[in-house]
Amino acid sequence: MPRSNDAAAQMLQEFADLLAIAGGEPFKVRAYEKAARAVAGSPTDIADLDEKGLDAIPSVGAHLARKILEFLRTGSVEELEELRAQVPAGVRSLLDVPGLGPVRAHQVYAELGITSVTELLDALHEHRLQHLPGWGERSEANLVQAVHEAHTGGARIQLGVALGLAEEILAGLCALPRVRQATYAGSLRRMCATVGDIDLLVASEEAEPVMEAFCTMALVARVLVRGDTKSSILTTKGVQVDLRVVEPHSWGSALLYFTGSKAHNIRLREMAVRAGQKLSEYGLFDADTDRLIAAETEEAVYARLRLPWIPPTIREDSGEVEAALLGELPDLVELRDVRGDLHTHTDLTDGIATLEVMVAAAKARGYRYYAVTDHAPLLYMQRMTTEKALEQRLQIRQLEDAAGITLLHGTELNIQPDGSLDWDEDFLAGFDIVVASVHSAFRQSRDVMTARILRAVEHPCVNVIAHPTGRSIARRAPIDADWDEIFRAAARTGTALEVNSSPDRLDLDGDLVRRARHAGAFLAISTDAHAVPHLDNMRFGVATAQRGWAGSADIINTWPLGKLRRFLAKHSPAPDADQRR
Ligand code: DGT
Ligand code: CA
Ligand code: CA
Ligand code: ZN
Repeated sequence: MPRSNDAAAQMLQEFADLLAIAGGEPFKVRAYEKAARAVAGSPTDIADLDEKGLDAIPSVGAHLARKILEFLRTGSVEELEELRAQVPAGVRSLLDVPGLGPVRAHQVYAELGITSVTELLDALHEHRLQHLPGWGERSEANLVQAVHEAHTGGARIQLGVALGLAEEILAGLCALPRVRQATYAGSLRRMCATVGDIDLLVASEEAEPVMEAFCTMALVARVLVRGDTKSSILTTKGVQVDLRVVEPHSWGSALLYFTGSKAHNIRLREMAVRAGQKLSEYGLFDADTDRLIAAETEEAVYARLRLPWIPPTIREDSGEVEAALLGELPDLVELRDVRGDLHTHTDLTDGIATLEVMVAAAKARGYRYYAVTDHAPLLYMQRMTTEKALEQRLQIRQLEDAAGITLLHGTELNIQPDGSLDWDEDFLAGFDIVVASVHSAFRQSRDVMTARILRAVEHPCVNVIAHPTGRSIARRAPIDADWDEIFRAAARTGTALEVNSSPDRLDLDGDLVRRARHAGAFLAISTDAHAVPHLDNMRFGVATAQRGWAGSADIINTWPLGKLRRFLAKHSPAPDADQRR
């Protein structure tokens, strides 16, 4: 994303926050928030735009276009400066406290003079909030509960959020003198869909300066533990981050230990004990003599346990140790194996970017092929029509030669409550790829839901079932269906199951990926991108497929184009089982 877009989006978001705290109209606050998202997601560098060009960005009207222009020309916005003068800087961070809306953020500031998260936590601790007008013991307790849950894993953190935060902190730590290595460990390194807290590991001969830098970062709301080699902090958003600093020579054993999972570690320790050894975060030792056997790298520790290195995404004690002992670890799919994205949107429906911009971004990522799968007519809000779809197909064909990438014209159908789909078979046959998904009636009974999805799987034109369980990690439980039956039908009919890479979905998840593979079904790892930056979510989808032990042979969008096209033709016999591995 261009930097001026980032800066302008940040400006608009600050505007929204300050307006909210200052008691501005909710619709106005929302308008600024929407504009912030639109500018952040806009693939055009807004530095090059005039007022008309800015106005043309969805969700940015003439009024906000002028504000952005003022910001781009002068580096500030007068009205925003006035708001800033009204609201102290720390008060804005109160909006990040879960359970405290803008109205109450304004109240605790105006009534109690609270201007930071730390002061708020102190006031909670001293029970000073319950005496405010409109509060009481109950609302104070609710806030304590909300803060506590956010801070203790009651609410787990989305993988994408956690990784972004970890990378930001690590960039700061890596810049310190005498830091040899720095990385994230724990459930984040194993790429679990959500993480309870973030575990960071640094190798350095000198821990103190690292601890000092860590505990004084701008995003720290509270230091929970400050030790010589271990510290824990809470960020202003309520995320706990643990940091250990280890001696460089025990980097491998420490990384192995703090990556976990705990169950995987226990298996390794048992193996060590049986071989007359001891395994800890400090190294692998001879149990009798305490002589150090290995510690410097993970590979060395695994090797002395007579094991090959096991990828972090499968360290869950779900058969990986047994497989490693037999020399049968899966050859996991890697990001570099992915040759194209098979589920993406443009601004013809609810995407933000144009077809040209999305295609150029796909090409820039080195993809060989790229499918455009805008929504179909039955998702009424998107206003898709047969004419628009055909026009897009024409556009794609014209774009293709110059684009230097194979473009697949597709669509994302809506699996209706009875399993029927948008458009008839004749029309659907005209698409290069057809993705189908459930967008409504999520609460049907298991039998009805299973029959509904089976009908889509068995449709001769449907190639991929997208985000199959419909789960939203923060907001919606997965639908209930007989997945094994669906996977068997998918294998039989040559229909792939999607691993949706959006960190809000990660759907199928690792466990279901594994079951799908056992049933003989193929998978597609797709981003469902609605904007250019979403294309980079592919790495989360790949990690999720890895958690399901998938190799590139299982993933149709790692295949060469010819093989992919044969699969998409669906009527031809499915690829041989022994072609897979
Ligand atoms: P989370 O944070 O709940 O998403 O999950 P993890 O796996 O990141 O767990 P966490 O943060 O409690 O600990 C990080 C790693 O440290 C964990 O994966 C394995 C290791 N570890 C922590 N406690 C123990 C323990 O009691 N025994 C062993 N063997 N390893 C532990
Ligand atoms: Ca953790
Ligand atoms: Ca931890
Ligand atoms: Zn989609």
